[in-house]
Amino acid sequence: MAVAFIGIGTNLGNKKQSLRYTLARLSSLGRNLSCSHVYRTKPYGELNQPNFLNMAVRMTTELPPHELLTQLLRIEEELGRKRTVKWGPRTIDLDLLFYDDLVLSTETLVLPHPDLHNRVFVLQPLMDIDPDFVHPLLHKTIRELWESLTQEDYQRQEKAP
Ligand code: PH2
Ligand code: MG
Ligand code: MG
Repeated sequence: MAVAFIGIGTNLGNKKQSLRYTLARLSSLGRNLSCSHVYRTKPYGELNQPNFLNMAVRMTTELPPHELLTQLLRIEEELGRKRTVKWGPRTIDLDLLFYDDLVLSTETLVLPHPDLHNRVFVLQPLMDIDPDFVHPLLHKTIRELWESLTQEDYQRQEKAP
């Protein structure tokens, strides 16, 4: 059994409905789900797109990492995700952030997610779930990474009502 952390983002269509659907589907892929709050966040990277809802989930799973990734992509497809521009708008984006303390880099999967330490929309939800989890490459806790963010980063998000 492994512990997986999944980052979830949506900025197209009925965002709350997509989150609900995703959580229901994730609970069929693992157990002991813990969910962060939902945050409304300004776009990062490609700025010219709608605001996001972001959250994160921690769960235990029997699925090996590539199998879990395949299932996450399947959920994205079920929600009608079309991949057009890199970092562009999406009905749902499911990113495998950590899988235990596995470090790996293959064509389809890089663990931990290579940019997570720069992203307030990932670290803030992870703070809700497991602030003491240690990043297996950077050897810092989620709390330490979150504390390294700037004021400007924090202002890019708020708790969704
Ligand atoms: N995802 C991206 C690019 N930019 N910005 C926000 N706020 N939230 C996201 O989930 C997000 C993003 C690429 O995956
Ligand atoms: Mg992403
Ligand atoms: Mg993705």
